[in-house]
Amino acid sequence: MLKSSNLRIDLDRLLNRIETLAQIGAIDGGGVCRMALTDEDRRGRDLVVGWMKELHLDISIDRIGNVIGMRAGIEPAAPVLTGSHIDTVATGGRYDGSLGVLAGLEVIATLNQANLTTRKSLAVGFFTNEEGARFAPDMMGSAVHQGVFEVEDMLRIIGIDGSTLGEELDKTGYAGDTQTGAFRADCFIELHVEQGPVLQTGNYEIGAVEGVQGISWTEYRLSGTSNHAGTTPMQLRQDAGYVASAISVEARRIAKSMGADQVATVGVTELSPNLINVIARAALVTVDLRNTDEQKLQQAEHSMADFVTEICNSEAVTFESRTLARFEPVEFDHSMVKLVAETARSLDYKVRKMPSGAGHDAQMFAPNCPTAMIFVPSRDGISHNVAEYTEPEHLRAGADVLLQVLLAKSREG
Ligand code: HGY
Ligand code: MN
Ligand code: MN
Repeated sequence: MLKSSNLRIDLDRLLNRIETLAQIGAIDGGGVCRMALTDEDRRGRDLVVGWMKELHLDISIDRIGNVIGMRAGIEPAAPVLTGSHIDTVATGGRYDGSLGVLAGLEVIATLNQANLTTRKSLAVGFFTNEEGARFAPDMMGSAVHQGVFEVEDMLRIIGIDGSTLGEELDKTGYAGDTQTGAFRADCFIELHVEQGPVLQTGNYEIGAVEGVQGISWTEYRLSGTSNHAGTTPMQLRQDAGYVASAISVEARRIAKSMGADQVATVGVTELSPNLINVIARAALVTVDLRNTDEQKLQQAEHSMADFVTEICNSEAVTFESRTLARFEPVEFDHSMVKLVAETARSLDYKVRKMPSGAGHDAQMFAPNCPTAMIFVPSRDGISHNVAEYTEPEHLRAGADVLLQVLLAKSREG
């Protein structure tokens, strides 16, 4: 029998699954739209659960729709867990999230083929609503899975389309009965595309991810007064549209003035009535602030909040703000990060340690069990874009590193 250290994944089988899943919610340009708990998400779930059954995994579905496929080990200890998400943003790529789930299934298929039983159980999961683009906050399913949020609170969340999360979950048929918040993994390891330019720029094949930066999402609802674009003197305007634009400019100024890891994004600006010759009565603006340093992230948040108060006062516009997501920076387990780096080197891959700019399900596991992530390069650093792409050889690299890390962790102890 092949020594487990010489086991390798079957790249064609992995590519085939990535391609097949990408057909569900496929959009022009090779991308995918499978927003959380839509019918596309349901169809993607059905496909992946079907593959889990083919691989003889024991499947459990919890009350917020997280799905875990378990492969029994010799010992009934807590499982070594891998996985990610299969929901996407509306203009998503085919690798964001899906790679981590499908590479996990590829590891299982490889072990089944080798007839290899691990000491500890192995499990592969996909978590509900990682993106948070339809229902904020993001990483919702894994946060509920690990007890960060109460499932009842999340089931009541209203989406950007006015739908209620619990109702949409029911419609998918994935409102399971497994209780949430109690699952403890032996460890958690997630493979994910980098979604940034660092690995490609340095010609690295693998990223050993040391942690995830802090995330702050705020929604501002601005109220002014509609009036005629031609007849209303500038000093008499209560222009919600102007304030919305000013917030966007200020977000950029804050990030530039702070420099280093600070980033700021105004991804949503909706004006009402949104007509060429009407001063905007109302505006909806979202601000996404991130930093690897918690104090600096708070500094950015305070600057933004102070600015909004000041400009609304000076423009006689009122506002309501709501925090949609707030996660502090997370550090991964040093020994796990070291294992990822050493495993990559043992397979002759060029690896570097690095932080994650994007949020991930792994960050919800980090407080509860040894956790780390494996990154593979994103071509030109593109993601949350239909042009998202990762070379097959890099997919192979990531999946083989995942295989060997899971083997190492499941025979330990
Ligand atoms: O927003 C994020 O970082 C992740 O894609 N949910
Ligand atoms: Mn992702
Ligand atoms: Mn994403």
